[in-house]
Amino acid sequence: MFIIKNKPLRRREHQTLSIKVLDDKDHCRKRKKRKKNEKSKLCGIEMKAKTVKGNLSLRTNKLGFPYVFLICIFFFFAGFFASTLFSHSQEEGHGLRPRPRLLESTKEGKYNLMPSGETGDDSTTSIPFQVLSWKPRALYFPNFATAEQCESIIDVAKVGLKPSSLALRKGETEENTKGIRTSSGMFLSASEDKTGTLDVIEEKIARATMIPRTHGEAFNILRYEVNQRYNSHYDAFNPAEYGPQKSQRMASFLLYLTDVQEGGETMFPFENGLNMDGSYGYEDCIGLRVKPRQGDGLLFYSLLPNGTIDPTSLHGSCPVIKGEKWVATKWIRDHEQDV
Ligand SMILES: O=C(O)CCC(=O)C(=O)O
Repeated sequence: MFIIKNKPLRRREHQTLSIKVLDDKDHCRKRKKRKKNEKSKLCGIEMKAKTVKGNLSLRTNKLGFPYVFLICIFFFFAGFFASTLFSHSQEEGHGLRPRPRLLESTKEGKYNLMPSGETGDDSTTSIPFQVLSWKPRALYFPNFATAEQCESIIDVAKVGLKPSSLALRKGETEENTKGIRTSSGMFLSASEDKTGTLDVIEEKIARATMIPRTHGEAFNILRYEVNQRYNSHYDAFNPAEYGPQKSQRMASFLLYLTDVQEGGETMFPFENGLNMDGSYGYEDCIGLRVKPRQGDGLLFYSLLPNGTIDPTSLHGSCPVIKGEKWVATKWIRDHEQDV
């Protein structure tokens, strides 16, 4: 048992206690002065009693083991509490780990928008679409672009048209593939279109598909005149036919730049697994057919969710019978494109 003796206090005096942990040297140095300075050192703890004038509020003639025990308990719990607080604050992002951001409705405006994530934005975009088919996965976007935007794209492209070309399979030549694709066209990237129209359209396609713009090839602007066509084909390249591929075309977005009076539909002859018995001739305009309408968009996926080529994504352009067909195709890859 440890006892501290203090001189008795007069009325209207009170005593304050300050407590300090001492090392062994302190303990020895101060041992001699103990009586003079009313200091006591117990188990390395110095307790200094100061007498000040005032109400007699604390009388500590004896400070025994229970007091020391209680003080130790107090410090133990204080330390425990502080360390718990510290570890919680680290978990909540004040330390090493990032704090998850709380997304909750601000209840403002028509749609009660959320504050966006770092790469999102604080507005809604209304892009109506219709599911045309699940086999292949095809969506239709009415009024995706304005008539002015379509005219602007045609104006820029018409000065650079050349006969459309084909990616050749092993054993194919330009000569023996003549007639498969008879349109003319040109590649135009958004940055090359100084009017800024393709930039706006490309951004909108990225929002509609949630596939970053960096995955898109340059637009292929095509013009079909009467009798011109594109026989059915896949946009994805089967490595067995085309050799190893660095990346794959996973989806295609077609923006129709004109109406077509007659013919010129985009066709999916294998829609829903039909006509796949080997009898299909690649010129035949059958299956699901989409009639071009100026400003409307058509999105279809060439790859299935498991990354293999969707056999029902075979598609082509029926020959134009009357009028002229203009379309801007954006092929979207499964990897970023080299800039
Ligand atoms: O012109 C069309 O409707 C289809 C175009 C097409 O198949 C393509 O560009 O891959």
